[in-house]
Amino acid sequence: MFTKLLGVSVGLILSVAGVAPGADNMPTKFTIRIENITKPDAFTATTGVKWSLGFSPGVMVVHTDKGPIFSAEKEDRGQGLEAQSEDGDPGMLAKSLQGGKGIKSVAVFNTPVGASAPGPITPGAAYEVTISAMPGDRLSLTSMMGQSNDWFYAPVESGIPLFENGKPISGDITSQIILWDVGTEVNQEPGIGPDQGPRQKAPNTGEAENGVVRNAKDVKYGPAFSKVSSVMHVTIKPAQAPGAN
Ligand SMILES: [Ca+2]
Ligand SMILES: [Ca+2]
Repeated sequence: MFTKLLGVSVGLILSVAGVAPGADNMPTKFTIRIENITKPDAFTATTGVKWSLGFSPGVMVVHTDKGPIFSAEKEDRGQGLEAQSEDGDPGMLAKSLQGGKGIKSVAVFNTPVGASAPGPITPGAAYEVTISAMPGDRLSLTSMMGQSNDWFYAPVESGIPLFENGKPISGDITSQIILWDVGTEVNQEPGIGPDQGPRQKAPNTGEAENGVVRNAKDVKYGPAFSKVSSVMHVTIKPAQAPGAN
């Protein structure tokens, strides 16, 4: 019996032609941490009102497709990114991505580390999400800039490659996160706009923009907020070895 099993495993090793058994066939687990590094009342509006910045629940997507969520300079696809960006609600987006072409997994993150209920990450708080991926896979994530009309944080539309030369990436990936305007609601001054997340009378309230997805550095009020590394810290950590923990 034992000999027979050995025979089977030898056969498997030969069939992958010199590749170490296990190492390249097992998914790697990664933990991604999104931290709000702002301070309470860090911002002052032109009216003198002080305000704090929060980031909303979002989705974490592992994919092979080069643009599963949006295309820069194109109209929003109407698959839930609007509700994510205007109301901080990732539910519809997650649902529409699930099972799509080139999508390997979709995870909603909505509960801050140490919290017992879903909510935004306020100054000092963080989300942590664990995903599994194989070489060739990419990572996309979305979260609303909570004091905007329709701004979301995400990497470029093709996502972040999770492996480089077959090795899992590790460390600070904040520089790959961009603040985008989804182009569905006209911008008001961040922190005080009456139709923005914390102040609007109901979800999906505000003047329609009929625009395209643009880097926020190119839109009204955007340049002052497009330096993501001054408000957010995003890190990724692979498990020590494939299959470990
Ligand atoms: Ca807008
Ligand atoms: Ca609104």
